[in-house]
Amino acid sequence: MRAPIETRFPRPSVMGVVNVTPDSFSDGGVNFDPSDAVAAARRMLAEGAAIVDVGGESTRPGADGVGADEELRRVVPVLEALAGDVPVSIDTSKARVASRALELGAELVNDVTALRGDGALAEVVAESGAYVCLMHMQGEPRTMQAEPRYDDVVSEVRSFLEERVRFAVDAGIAEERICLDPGIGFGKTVEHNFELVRRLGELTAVGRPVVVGFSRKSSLGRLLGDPSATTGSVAASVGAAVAAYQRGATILRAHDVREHVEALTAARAVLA
Ligand code: 9MG
Repeated sequence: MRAPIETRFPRPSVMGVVNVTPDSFSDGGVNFDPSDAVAAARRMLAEGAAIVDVGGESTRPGADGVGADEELRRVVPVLEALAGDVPVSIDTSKARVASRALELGAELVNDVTALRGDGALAEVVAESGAYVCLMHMQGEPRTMQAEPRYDDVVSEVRSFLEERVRFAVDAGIAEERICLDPGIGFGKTVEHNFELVRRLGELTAVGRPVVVGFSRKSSLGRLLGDPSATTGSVAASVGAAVAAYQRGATILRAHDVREHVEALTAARAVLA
């Protein structure tokens, strides 16, 4: 029986990003070789990550999906090498991939579709007792940045997340194992992303821990003056993570774990 997610991941916890993909914008290809991915995951743990998020399918804007066989081919060697040593989250929307990852010791399923992508995933999560992250996305990765539109981004994201919590609980997933994520950069403009963090209290009010992933995202590069940026700097990422923590985020998803852990440790001490 797992502890409630807020006990397992106290505020602030850092989730390290390990993309086993050839084509992510932020770290495209650096961990595509399984031995590089394993080394990166171990380094992140040593630097203070509470968990590492291993993914075999890019969700960057414009990305095409990959099939379950290819996703498994990418992540399974990494999960096998980390099993038992490093706490792992599996970044997938596919039931088959999640199921294999959970057999290999993953404890959290990070689903950017919030259980809308694969009708079998909710049951896999419910039966395993794993933690799950339900993320908001408008559209799908291939087209989501074309023209994101909201009347009020925060209330629409909040309503969506409330509905997905009800769906997950109805599917047998214990509410205490669910965390939520506004989906920074997933069908949102620069201003939508900043407004979501500015008004994060309206999302924490749903009653579940909130994950924020601003790390290296293009909104940060655009904020700093490059209108066609596809990534953001480490310093800007850390600044956004600290702001998100201050507004109530529990888990910060980040590529540069040491810098995030140091900054969040200082922020926590100052704000305590
Ligand atoms: C897979 N992935 C990429 N960005 C993400 C984010 O901001 N949150 C979560 N939960 N997953 C993400």
